[in-house]
Amino acid sequence: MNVEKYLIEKIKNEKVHLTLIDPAKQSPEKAGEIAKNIEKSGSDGIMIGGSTNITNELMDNTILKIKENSSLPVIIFPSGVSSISKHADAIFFMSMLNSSSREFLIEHQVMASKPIKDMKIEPISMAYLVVEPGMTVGKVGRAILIKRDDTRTAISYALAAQFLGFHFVYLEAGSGAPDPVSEEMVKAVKSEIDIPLIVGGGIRTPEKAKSIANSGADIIVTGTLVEKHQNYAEIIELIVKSIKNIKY
Ligand code: 1GP
Repeated sequence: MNVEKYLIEKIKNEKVHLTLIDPAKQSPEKAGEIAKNIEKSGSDGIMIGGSTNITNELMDNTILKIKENSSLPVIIFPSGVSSISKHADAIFFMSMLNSSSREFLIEHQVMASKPIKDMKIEPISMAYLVVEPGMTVGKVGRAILIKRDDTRTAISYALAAQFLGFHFVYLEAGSGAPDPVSEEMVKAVKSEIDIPLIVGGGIRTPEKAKSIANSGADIIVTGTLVEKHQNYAEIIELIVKSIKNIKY
């Protein structure tokens, strides 16, 4: 399966939901169960990754269990070379454009490119922009956070990403953020760029998912939900329904 094509074809007709599973937050078996349940809920794909305590072995074991339990595409959401696994379908080959560190701008990518090619994992080019509060990923990635109300800077980064040839832009408030990126920022960025927009961090309700998708996000990512709520499958089903109902 070509995962980028799958996403691009889907977003021509509908909003897309991706579920982020952090392999450090549960056993591989539990991750497999989550994958099975969220596929039934209508989620379109699985992102796998986390900011801390990630090892290649943990990634391998978790992805294998996910693959046993679901037919959804699995995209690595990397924090470094330790996130690479040959069992994934694709990897967001990403640069945190507002990092103050070369490490997150280009060094991890240089270390990872040859192994990714050799393992035949599909790279999907993505520019990663971290907005306040940024949470753990903002700290770990030494981000110069984009201020919540600074739409001009967000637009400038997103356009720079497009001009540099990135295929996707991800506006990230940070996993577990009290509030997601504002609808105003999503709207402003979407109105200026021609590449697909991914939004995640702090999205926990169908209402919020819908208003962010309505503001122009092509792909909505939720993560923490599956860790924090017993009835996550129901909530994800409602989120998926709410964003798929949006008319183009
Ligand atoms: C993190 O945007 C994702 O990179 C998901 O965030 O865990 O807050 O849903 P949440």
